[in-house]
Amino acid sequence: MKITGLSTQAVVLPMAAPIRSALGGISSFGCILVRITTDAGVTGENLVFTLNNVRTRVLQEMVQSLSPLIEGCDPGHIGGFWSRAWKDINFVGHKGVSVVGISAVDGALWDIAGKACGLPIYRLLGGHSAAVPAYHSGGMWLSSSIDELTREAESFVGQGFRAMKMRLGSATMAEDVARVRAVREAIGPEVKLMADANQGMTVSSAIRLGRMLEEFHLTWFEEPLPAYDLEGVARVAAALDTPIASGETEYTRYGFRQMLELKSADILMPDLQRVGGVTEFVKVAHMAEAFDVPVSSHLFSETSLQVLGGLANANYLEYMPWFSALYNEKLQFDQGKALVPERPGWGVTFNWDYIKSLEPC
Ligand code: SMN
Ligand code: MG
Repeated sequence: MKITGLSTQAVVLPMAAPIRSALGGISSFGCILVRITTDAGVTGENLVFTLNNVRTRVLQEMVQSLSPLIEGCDPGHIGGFWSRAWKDINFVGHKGVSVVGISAVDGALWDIAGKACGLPIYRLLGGHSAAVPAYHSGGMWLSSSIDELTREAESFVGQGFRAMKMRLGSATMAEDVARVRAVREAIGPEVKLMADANQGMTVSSAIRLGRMLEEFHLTWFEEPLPAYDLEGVARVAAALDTPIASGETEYTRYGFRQMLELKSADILMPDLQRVGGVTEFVKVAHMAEAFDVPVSSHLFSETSLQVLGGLANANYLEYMPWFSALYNEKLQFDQGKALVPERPGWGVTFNWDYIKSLEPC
């Protein structure tokens, strides 16, 4: 089988209502939909995106620039593409947009690999679990009032979720504590609760807030510090009983190796578009397994599920419904777990009719 082409489509995905985290507001997404075609009629699909449709064209250009590295090649030689691409991006850098471009192509190639042999990706990776615990992440933003927070939390429990995530970064620590207390009281002691500071704190403020939150038994305290401060977050992790989760803003096995060596986090959460696609996510997860560190996913629920299903140290799938409308197939849940599709490749396919209705970027 040979690759015959790579095409991209840039569209704007609107949000029903704007939201706010410590990183700022979000009101739309600029999505790059990637398609790789082959001479066998098998097509691979994948998605990368930007927040608020800013620099979407930069991402598109990055993905397109990798096309000469795969055209005419065997789509099953994903590792070969990776090595060529790693060398090719040297001058622009081994972090950031260049890695997002590689991730976009890598994921589409894995989709082809699965479809070509009729297997879901999680089985190609060795197959560990057909169901992965999921937490609801599509709410409880800083833009929600305390009343809205508790209503959202109750509705997630009503939908069958046994875990959920809220955001930290209110004007005062007392307010953050009051918000966590309100949610914990609303959901009771059994439902798992995570909290995400989105890089908004310092070592000392994170340790102080973390200590104030210990009584609420958070499953994790996420990204307390700016993503580049791997030593700082290690100090926070050492000071608190609550596990620290981090890594959504880290790149490749090299970044995560440093996190593991420094003990920056108790739980790693690679993001499929930043870590370097399926290939690199798996390398990071296996490396973490050797440190007895679990991995969770970040965004990209539909596709990350296939990766987590193939891993022994998968912790939680982040269920974020932002991109669900782009797919024909919907995620299925049972008793708080996401069921890994047995369909080939990602097990989800783009809904091109819906995508046609979106504004082009
Ligand atoms: C998040 C991700 C993307 C945009 C805003 C917030 C958040 C998460 O860090 O983990 O879901
Ligand atoms: Mg986060």
